[in-house]
Amino acid sequence: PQTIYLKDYTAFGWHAQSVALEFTLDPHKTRVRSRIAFTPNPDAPAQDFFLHGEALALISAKIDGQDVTPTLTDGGLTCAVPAAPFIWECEVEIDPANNTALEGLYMSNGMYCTQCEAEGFRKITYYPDRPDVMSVFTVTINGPHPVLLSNGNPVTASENHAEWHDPWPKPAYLFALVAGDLIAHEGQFTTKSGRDVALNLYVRPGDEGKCAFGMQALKDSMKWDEDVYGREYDLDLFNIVAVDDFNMGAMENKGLNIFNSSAVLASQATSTDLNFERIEAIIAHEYFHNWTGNRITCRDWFQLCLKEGLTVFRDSQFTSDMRSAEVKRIGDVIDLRGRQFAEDQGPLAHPVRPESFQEINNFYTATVYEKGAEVIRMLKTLVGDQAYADAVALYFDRHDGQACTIEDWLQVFEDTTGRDLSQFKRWYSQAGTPRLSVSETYADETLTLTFNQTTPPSAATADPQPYVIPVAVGLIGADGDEVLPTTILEMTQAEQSFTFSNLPIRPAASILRGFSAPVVLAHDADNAHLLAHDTDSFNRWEAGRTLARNALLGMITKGTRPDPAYLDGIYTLVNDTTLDPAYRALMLGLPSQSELANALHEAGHTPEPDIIHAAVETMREALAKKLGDALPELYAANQVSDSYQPDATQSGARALGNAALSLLTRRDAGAQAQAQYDSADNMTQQLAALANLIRAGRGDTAVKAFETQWKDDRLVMDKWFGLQVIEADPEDAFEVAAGLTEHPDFNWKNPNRFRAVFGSLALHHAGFHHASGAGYALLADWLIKLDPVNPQTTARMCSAFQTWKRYDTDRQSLIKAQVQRILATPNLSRDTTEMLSRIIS
Ligand code: HT7
Ligand code: ZN
Repeated sequence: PQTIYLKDYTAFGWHAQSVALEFTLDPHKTRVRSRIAFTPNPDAPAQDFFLHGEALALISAKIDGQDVTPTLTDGGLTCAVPAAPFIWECEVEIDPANNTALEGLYMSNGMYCTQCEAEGFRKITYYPDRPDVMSVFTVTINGPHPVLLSNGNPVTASENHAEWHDPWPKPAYLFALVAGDLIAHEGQFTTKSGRDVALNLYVRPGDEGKCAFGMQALKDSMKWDEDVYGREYDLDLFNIVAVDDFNMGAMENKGLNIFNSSAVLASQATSTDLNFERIEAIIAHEYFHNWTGNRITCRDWFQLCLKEGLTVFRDSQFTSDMRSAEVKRIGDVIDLRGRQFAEDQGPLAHPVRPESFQEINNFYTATVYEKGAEVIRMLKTLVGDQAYADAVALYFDRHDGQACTIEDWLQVFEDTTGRDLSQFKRWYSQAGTPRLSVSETYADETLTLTFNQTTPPSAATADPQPYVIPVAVGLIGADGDEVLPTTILEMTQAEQSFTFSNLPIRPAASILRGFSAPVVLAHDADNAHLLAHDTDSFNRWEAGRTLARNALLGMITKGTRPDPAYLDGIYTLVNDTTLDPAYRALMLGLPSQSELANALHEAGHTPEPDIIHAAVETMREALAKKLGDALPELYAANQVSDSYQPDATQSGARALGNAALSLLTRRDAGAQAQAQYDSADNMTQQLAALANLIRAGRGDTAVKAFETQWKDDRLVMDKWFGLQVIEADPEDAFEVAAGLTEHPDFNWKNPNRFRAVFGSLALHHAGFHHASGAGYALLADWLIKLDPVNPQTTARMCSAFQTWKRYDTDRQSLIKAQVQRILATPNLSRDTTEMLSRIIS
């Protein structure tokens, strides 16, 4: 396959002034007519006229009304064109019903829908399918469907016919079309300048009762973007459509967002509190793209973090404002460590702005999204809130309507602050997670902190250079008072010292407060003291996490007992009713088994998944024992009697109640879990109870009852499939997963269902890495089966193998053999080939 390089970027030789598309829908023979007004681009180098196109049957092509015969190539067509402005017209036929890859125009449960990011538009018609070609689209849809939607504002609509016009120039990846028998949940929003916007959430009949929350989240997002970023919505209409078959979470098409139904449909009975929170965040994320992504888009796909990092950062700010900022930050860091650090420390490591790719779909990664957001967070920390606001306002003013680069983004910060950001830019160009170590000396009432940064070399970055690292530091006195409030130290060198004087008594240093930079910190801190007293809520939680991690590593490598200092500290905190229940629930969490495996590997040990699993079980047992008599009270005090709301307060109480339940189950053999299962009036309670019953070995009846109750609800059944794998004993996990693939409702072509089983298997550390290799073989079998049907989802699932070098030589050989077996499959997709070749390299 061909490798594309950032350094080879050249502008397209023509501007597309306007685009008119006409669709005549048919499951197997949809006709697409296009009429595009091209004018030469005087700023582009001389080039052949090339339009992308894939899986298209060309019916006819004309230039200025005259038939032409283009030369068809692998990925498109070339054609001789006039040196002046001209009109390109063409007609193609496509087959949406057989489009199982879910890119381009496809069908899901009888409805037509599109997914064009990143390069799906070329499966709809011949077009310069690149983000820097922006044009104004008019779309006509003919088809026997009650609902016919496209981007922008409606022009006309009659039976079987609709016309849409989008006045805002956009790249083809933001094009969307939906047609089907859908029901609209309606809403309305008045913008800050007084314009009325009609809002619709379109769903399949039967899903009407799951729309209210998503609609409110949309209104909250629109208001927040006005209040915090001054961004107003710019069309008369904003439509969201829920689709069952979707490769990712959602897509920000201009004025017509398309959502995986799991990312928008919600109800008390069918969705957990975490589902509600995720839905609110995704709706916000897609809405915020209207400015950061749509009005200002990316020049090329290497700049993906320009829109994704910024939009993830914006949606995290939104969630912090809507819910609890401390809980959101801790959740984000858990997620970053679990997904992004694993990526950045393995063979798939790449810079936030990659420099080459074979298949761009493989670069919608935790590094581009989540590390990209962390980079913006650091920038804001370094320049301060006001300068950040000024720079972003300048970005919107200067670049509205343009396709931009990271250089454009950093330039507005340089212009606003006068700072030189050339060293900071390394966060965009270098791969790998920096290791930040700190040592302390104390003499003459002066504390000196000496920091050292190193980043391990990787295939993507052979010789990493020092970063600018904002290190947020505070000092805590012996009696728990704050001696120094949070102060930002700006580290720019490989080694650097900072001194703090006038400290008659040596304080405890609280370093990297709020997780001020995405680094691995090594600090021999007084974690028990910080757990009791740190005034920074993130670092207080982090102190507990570090104590837990160190205790578990000691148990695994030296056979030590669970650390009493950790257990005592957690006991005090969890019973401190002045603290937010959601925060206390997080305190009861342990590092994931995969995170422990990584920590062991980093420390020079070979992780053994069953020993890690056993240590975590022992620690949970010790926590249950320590909290012992307090558990019934902790459980009872966190039962919500008010009518159900998925807000931060109620979800926090349920999170703590359910954390108590999982420890209580170890003491009462599942009696309380059964009672909760029998009385639950919401999915958060029902699912947590079911998980505990399975763990207690008495889940059979409830598992059957749950299936009977929910067999007609696709999204709840995804939970049913996933939970059985997640909660399986490590010895049985792959058999449970294999058994579920025999279930009549295991519709493996549906990405949500496939991920429910195999995403859960990959997350089950001790089950997936079972010494027999059966987990690896099962996943490989199914990836081979899925690849010809849906390469994008197959390739994403390959990341389950990315950590293979951590393990013993037997497991390494087993994984390698499976990866090579997949790679040897004839006609393997470019997506999967690239992922596995990088993993195995
Ligand atoms: N910008 C979107 C990314 C995306 C996508 C979404 C759905 C299916 C396939 C996709 N490929 C890329 C989603 C987002 O980040 O908001
Ligand atoms: Zn996005």
